[in-house]
Amino acid sequence: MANRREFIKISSIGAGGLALAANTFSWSKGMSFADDLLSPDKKGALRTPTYCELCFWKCAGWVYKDERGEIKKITGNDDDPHCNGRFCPRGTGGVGMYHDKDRLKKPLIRAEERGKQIFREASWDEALDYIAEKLGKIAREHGPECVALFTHGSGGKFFGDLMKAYGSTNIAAPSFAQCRGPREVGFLATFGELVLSPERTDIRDTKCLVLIGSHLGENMHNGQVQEMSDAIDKGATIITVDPRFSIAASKSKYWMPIKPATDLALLLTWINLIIENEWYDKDYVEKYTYGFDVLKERVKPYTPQWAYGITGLKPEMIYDTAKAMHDASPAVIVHPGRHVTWYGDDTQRSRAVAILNALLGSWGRRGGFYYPEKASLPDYPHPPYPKPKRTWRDAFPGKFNLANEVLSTGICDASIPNTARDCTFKAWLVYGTNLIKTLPERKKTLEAIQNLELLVAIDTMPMEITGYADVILPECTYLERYDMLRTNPHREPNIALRMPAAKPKYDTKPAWWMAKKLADKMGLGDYFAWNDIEELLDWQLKKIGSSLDEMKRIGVKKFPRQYDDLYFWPDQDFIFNTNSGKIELYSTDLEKEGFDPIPKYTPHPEPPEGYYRLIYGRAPMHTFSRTINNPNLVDLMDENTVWVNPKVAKIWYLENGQEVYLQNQDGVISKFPIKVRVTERIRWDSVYMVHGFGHSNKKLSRAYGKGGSDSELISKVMLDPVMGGTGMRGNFVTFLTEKPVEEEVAS
Ligand SMILES: Nc1nc2c(c(=O)[nH]1)N[C@H]1C(S)=C(S)[C@@H](COP(=O)(O)OP(=O)(O)OC[C@H]3O[C@@H](n4cnc5c(=O)[nH]c(N)nc54)[C@H](O)[C@@H]3O)O[C@H]1N2
Ligand SMILES: Nc1nc2c(c(=O)[nH]1)N[C@H]1C(S)=C(S)[C@@H](COP(=O)(O)OP(=O)(O)OC[C@H]3O[C@@H](n4cnc5c(=O)[nH]c(N)nc54)[C@H](O)[C@@H]3O)O[C@H]1N2
Ligand code: SF4
Ligand SMILES: [Mo]
Repeated sequence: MANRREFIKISSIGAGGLALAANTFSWSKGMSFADDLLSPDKKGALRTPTYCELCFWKCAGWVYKDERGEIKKITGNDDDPHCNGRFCPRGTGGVGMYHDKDRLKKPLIRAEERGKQIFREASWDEALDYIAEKLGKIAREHGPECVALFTHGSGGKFFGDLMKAYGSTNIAAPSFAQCRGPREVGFLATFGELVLSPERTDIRDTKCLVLIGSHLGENMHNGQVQEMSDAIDKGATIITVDPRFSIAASKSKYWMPIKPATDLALLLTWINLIIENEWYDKDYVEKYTYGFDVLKERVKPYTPQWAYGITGLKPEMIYDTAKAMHDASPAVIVHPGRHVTWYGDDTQRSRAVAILNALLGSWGRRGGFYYPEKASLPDYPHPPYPKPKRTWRDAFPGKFNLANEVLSTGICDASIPNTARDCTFKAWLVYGTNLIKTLPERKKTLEAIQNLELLVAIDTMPMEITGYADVILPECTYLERYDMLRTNPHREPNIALRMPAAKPKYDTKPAWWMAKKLADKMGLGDYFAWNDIEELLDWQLKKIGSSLDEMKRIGVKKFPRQYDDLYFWPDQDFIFNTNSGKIELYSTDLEKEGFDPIPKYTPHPEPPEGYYRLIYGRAPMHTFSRTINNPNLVDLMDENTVWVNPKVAKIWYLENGQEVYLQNQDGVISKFPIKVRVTERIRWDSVYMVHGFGHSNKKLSRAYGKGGSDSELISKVMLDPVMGGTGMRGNFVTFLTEKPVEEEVAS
């Protein structure tokens, strides 16, 4: 069994990794990055509130300016529960986004075929007239339901409202079908509740945190990482299940280097052990759950010895970790993860995670999962939205009924003409999501795009997706604009304001302005009846006892909870929002849809000879593909590497720092070379890289051609039949040490 000493031995092999580990956590204990560029009290310093847009944790902070009004630094707002006054490296580096000279500067209209980066500059009026006219034509000829919005980011809300007014509810975020969809569906089926963002995990007070392919510390969701750091200081047991020795693994009592794609075997075995040894919370299970006896029977075959053969994890370690969860119960969290679209059985794996938590009695308990609360803001009055005649679901009759959000990849599929479907999408509005690098199966994405009558990209940077747009609308950065108030749920309801710290640079505009202007041009002005966003925000704030003036001063406002129900009371009666009114260990929803009501283990395909499973993840200083060109963050990490186990390196004669191309099982070859990092920190059957690198848009002067792109190698998807999530970890790669011939390379 691995112990702490062994971890140190392993991490000393990858010294870079260890340095990173130390940094990550010392940061969260208060050593703030790039501190005191300018003291807040310095004479003449001005500060305005914002919330960060570098990732979707949305930490609230202060933007400081110097005497000349130049933005100098961003720090966390002490009253903000998302960040507790501390920003992560990316958030601090947000200023780089504002200063980046590669930014989009003017509206652009395509002058040549899609994919070629040839555009002409246009005025805002001309660009918006072009879009309004096209959308009008599509509504008349095909119906407004043939238009979809893809969105990931704050300003998407305004385009969402525009879509609803226009008559389409096809509003998709890749953060569902490519990210957290399966866990939301799995937890909803079990507890009748979503996990939400920030996650409702009570890590602050936990005694045992189990991370399954959730690499907190590299996955730098601020408040969550801080709470994990505090929990470690208070002696919590961390159990990390990851084929890679992640930063979280380096902080763990147990690192379980699982064979990828076998997590469900481990989870079912833990469930069996916890039931067999009577380590479950008996009163809780009896009072709150449904289907225990069937579960008990069904998991009997899943023994540690059986799991050893599948997962490669020693039976004693499986036993000891199950016992550790029991010892901490109910202050234990088997973390639901966030990016969970892996192997196509992801809803079932998330169900197993939910069931394990239920048995341990951690849902609704201190140190487990709390009940969050959200401040609710009234909607500005508007006419009722028209009822659409069709939705994306009509393209998939009888399928994905448990998906509680729109499927981005579903819309993409339904944009490719197919005689079996009567619904084909004709236009996409794409706000703040780089679909080319974000959606798997790039060939399909490109085919769908080539069939569209209109593609509008609303972005701040020239990216892969903007290259395919007919019209590009340049948004100003979050530092130059207002957005809606942040109202995410937390332990205490709270709101945060984002206001401009500077005037928009170049000829850029905020999303609210673009959507309102477009609405006017499309005859939908009544849906945006406010004159400007300050009026809208002030109206909303006054309805809940605040004002825009107050929020400009304080940035974050907390409200008391309506009820004292953060956790269940002892013996509290509770009706869960499920068919049985109980926590469903046996899911009646899944049963109704024809799926296994209790998760089952099924094996997944293995890599062919000479190929390795491609796995990917995050680096603390970057967010997806969006920060790679940021002048401040590029200094911290300017390219990714492919992690290769020394055994594999030996077979292929690979050396540290050597450049290779990767080729996948479908013959797709990476466009750019990537450097090899030989390290014990990855299993021999897999290779690993950080997602987001390998940009192919030449207008990104710092990011172009730097590192490799996992996205282009994910040409195969393992579809989740329950909710349509796209499992992306069933792709296998091999090494090419010579530069390949041009035609074979990924587009
Ligand atoms: N291969 C692979 N694919 C993945 C993942 C992976 O790990 N590997 N991860 C998946 C996950 S978990 C997620 S959540 C998704 C995320 O996928 P995306 O949301 O697409 O994330 P990014 O790639 O960062 O793309 C963000 C786009 O928003 C633009 N942008 C940034 N700020 C602003 C702004 O203020 N306004 C506007 N209008 N645009 C802005 C950026 O320039 C960029 O073009 O990707 C998923 N896809
Ligand atoms: N710095 C930074 N932080 C971020 C983001 C970012 O872009 N940058 N993005 C945010 C977003 S939207 C999301 S969704 C989250 C994503 O963060 P996570 O939910 O933590 O998900 P991934 O990044 O996909 O996690 C990758 C980990 O899974 C491991 N892994 C791969 N295959 C397997 C397997 O079969 N089994 C197990 N057990 N583990 C496996 C990898 O080795 C790696 O350590 O991060 C968030 N935080
Ligand atoms: S975690 Fe970092 S990047 Fe994400 S919102 Fe917070 S400060 Fe910004
Ligand atoms: Mo995500």
